[in-house]
Amino acid sequence: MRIDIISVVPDLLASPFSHSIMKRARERGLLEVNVINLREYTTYARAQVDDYQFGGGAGMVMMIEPLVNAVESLQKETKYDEIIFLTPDGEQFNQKTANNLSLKNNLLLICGHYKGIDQRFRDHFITKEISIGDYVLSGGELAAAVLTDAIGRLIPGVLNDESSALSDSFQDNLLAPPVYTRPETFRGWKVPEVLLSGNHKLIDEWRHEQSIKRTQERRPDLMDE
Ligand code: 6GU
Repeated sequence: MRIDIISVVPDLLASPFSHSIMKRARERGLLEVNVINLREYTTYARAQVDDYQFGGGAGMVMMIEPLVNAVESLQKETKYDEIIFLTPDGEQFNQKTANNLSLKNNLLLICGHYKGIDQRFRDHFITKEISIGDYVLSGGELAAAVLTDAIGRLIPGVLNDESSALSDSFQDNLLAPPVYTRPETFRGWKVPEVLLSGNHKLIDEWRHEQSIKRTQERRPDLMDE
């Protein structure tokens, strides 16, 4: 899978995919992430990519021309399944969307900045608009990193334990159960006995019960779905 990300602050995306699971995915050739600097595609002086908004008002707007130059240049090499704009007014990202996007071959993510991007670019180039939650970030980069991580780890072969993505919180609308590791006792606090029993049927049942209990307590809204 290939994920290209267009940004005016490419440095922000230098590190998130260079560690841990994302690093492994790239090393195994399962995930390719390319960060593209929008300023390389502007024909305006001083690498300008934004301008005042028509009609007045505070805040700059990203111009359509550099964005179209960048996208059309990339499209010469790659046919994108989706061109996604990260924006607080997009549809809210969740595990289902991550699952769907992990089945695609090529994604192009566009990070907005300032007051937003020229609406004509959204109308004519964007195929999907995604928000990562009801709060405002100063740019789309951290959201693009969230998407790339959530999607990348679902690509078959990225996680060592194939079953572990399926047992994540949200995969079945249930939160994950509690987990424990050594030591068995710390300051008198004991690991639940059943986990030491070696009885996998009982352990699975206990974990499922715990998942349901946690979801009822913390996210009853998930159980309604
Ligand atoms: Cl995708 N972008 C920005 N700038 N803010 C956000 C967001 C995205 N999702 C939630 N807040």
